[in-house]
Amino acid sequence: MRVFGAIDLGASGGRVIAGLVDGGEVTLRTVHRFGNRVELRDGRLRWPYAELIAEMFAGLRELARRYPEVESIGIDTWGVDYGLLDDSGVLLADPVSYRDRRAAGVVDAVHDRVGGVARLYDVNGLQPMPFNTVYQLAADDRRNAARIVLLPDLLGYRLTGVLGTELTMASTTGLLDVRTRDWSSVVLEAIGVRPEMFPPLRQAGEVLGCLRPEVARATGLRPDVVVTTVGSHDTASAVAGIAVEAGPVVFVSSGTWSLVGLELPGPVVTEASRRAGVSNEIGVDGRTLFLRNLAGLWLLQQSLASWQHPDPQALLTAAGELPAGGPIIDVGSNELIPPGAMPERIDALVRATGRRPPDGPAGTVRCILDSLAATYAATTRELARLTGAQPRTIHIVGGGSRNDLLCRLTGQLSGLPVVAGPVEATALGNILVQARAHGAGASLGIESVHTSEAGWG
Ligand code: LFR
Repeated sequence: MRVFGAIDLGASGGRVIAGLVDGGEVTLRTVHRFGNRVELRDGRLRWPYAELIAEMFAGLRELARRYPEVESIGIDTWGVDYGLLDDSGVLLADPVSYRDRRAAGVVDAVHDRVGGVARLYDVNGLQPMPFNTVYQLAADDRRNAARIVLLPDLLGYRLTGVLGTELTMASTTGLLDVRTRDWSSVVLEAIGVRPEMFPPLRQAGEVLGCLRPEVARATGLRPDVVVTTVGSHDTASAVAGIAVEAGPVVFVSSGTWSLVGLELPGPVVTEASRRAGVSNEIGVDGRTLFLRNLAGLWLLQQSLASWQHPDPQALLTAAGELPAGGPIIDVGSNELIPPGAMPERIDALVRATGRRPPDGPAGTVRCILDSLAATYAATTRELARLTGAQPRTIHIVGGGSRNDLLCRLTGQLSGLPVVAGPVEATALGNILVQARAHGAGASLGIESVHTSEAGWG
C-alpha cells in the first residue's frame, strides 16, 4: 500500500486527507479538518492566510504521525485568487478574496481595453465572472509586486520553495488563451501585466520539489517527501475524481459553488456558448471542462448563518415536506456573491420575478434547493444544445451530493438518473493524479458511491 496526502482548501473549510492506494483501490482518511471564512481587513475581504498556513501545518503533522510512509503531497484550492510576492519572495499582503467587490468596478474598463466582452470571450473562453483574476489584477495595487502566484501555487511555494503556475488553476484567471493554453498577450497587455510575473506553467502530475528542510522538521514528514502538482483548481480535481462512466455525463461539483459541466476533448467558443455563460476551463490531462459557474451551498450556509438556526436538519426536513412549484431564483446572479443578508437578497430576487417571497426559513431553504436543482436541470439541457451531446446521467459530487433532497429534485426536473458522490471527489482526484504520477497503479476514476445520508454538505 502506498500513501499520498491531499491538501484540499475550500472557501468554507479545508481538509488534509490521506489517500491509501492499494492497486486500483483507494481509501480516503481525513486526518484534519478546519473552517475557513473571509475577513474584512484593511478595507478588503481577505483570506486569513496565516491561520490557513497554521492549519495546513497542523494537518501535515497529523498526516506524518498517522502515516509516516506518506511519499507525496498534492494541493488544490478554489480558483482565481492569488498573492503578490516582492522581489525577495515575500508575500506582500494576505490574499484578497474573490468575494471582495474591488474588481466589479473595473470589469467594463477591462472589456473596453480588450475590445469588448465578446472579444475577451473569444480569447479566453471564460464566463466573465466579476472576480476572475483578470479583473482582480486590473483593480489591484501591484506597485511592489515582482511575482503573481495563484493560491495553490503559493501554498506549494511555502512547502517547497519552488514557484510554479499550475495549468488548471491558470485556466480560471481569464489570462490564458483558450486555444494556445499559454498566457494571452492581448489580455495581459490590456491590464499591464508582464507574463514573466507568473512563474512557469506546470501540468498536473509534475513533481514541484521536495519539502523545505524547515517544513520537514516542523511537520515530522520525511525530508524526501515531494509536493506533486495536481489539478490544483478544486473543480479540476473533482472532475478527475468522478468515475468514468459510459455515455456523456454531466458533472455537478456541488460545494460552495455549483460547477455544472461536461468534459470535452477541446474548447467550444461560440457566440451561443458566450451568451449561455459557459466557460472553457482546463481539466486534468488537458481535457476541456465546459461548465457554468453558479452559486451553490453558499446560499444555504449564508442563510443559516443569518438565522442562527438551532436545528438545520429539521429545517431541511420541513423544506422537503413543502409542496413543489414554489418560487425559484437565478443562482447565477452576481447579487448573491458577497457575504451577508442572504435570505433578504433571495426574497428580493423572488420579488423581481413577480412572485411572493418564500414563507419563513423552511420556505427559503426549499427555494434555494428548488433553484439549484432547476438550474442543474436547465444547464444540462443547455450544455446538450451547445455541444450536441446527449447526457445520460447527472453525476453530483461534493457536499451537495449528501443532500438527498437536492439530488432527488435534480432527478425529477431533469428526467435523468442522478449518481451522487463521492463527497470528497476533489481530494480523490488530487490523490489519483499523484498516485498515477508516482506509478502506484491507480488510474483516474473509481466506482461511484451512492450515499443516502441527508445533510447540508
Ligand atoms: C469552486 C471554485 C470555482 C471558482 C470559484 C471561485 O470551489 O473553484 O470553480 O469559480 O471556486 O474561485
